[in-house]
Amino acid sequence: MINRVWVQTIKVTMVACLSVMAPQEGQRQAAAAERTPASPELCDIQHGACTKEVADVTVTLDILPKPVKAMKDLKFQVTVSGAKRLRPAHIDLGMPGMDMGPNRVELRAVKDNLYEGEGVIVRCPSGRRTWKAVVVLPETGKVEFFFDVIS
Ligand SMILES: [Cu+2]
Repeated sequence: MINRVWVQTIKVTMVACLSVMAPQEGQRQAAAAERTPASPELCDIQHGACTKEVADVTVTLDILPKPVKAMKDLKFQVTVSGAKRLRPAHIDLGMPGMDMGPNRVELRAVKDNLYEGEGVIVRCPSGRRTWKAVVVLPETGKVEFFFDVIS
């Protein structure tokens, strides 16, 4: 009798685990699919730059050095193609769905269409690693990039 109850408990536990794991697996696959260039929602900043279009302007964000780690001095490079010379642009760093306080990277023009600034991505106490960089281009608009850092 005790054994039967025990087996039943294990079965219930396994079903519960599977039902929890299944959506996570789905999310992981969805996240992987989103990394394709067609829909770079979660961009793989660890292995290259991230590109998005806004108002016929192509905005590329790269963060160096790689791997991109929290609590390190980072260089943010923004390339803007098809836009006129910009007034001072900046990047607002934050985490999706979490207030991490203000964290702004001021960008300066290095050469035509290339802007650079320095900043630090802090370590999140929650352990989450997904960050959002909002590139703010005064004449053009805002472009949001999502990526994972190594904490
Ligand atoms: Cu956080």
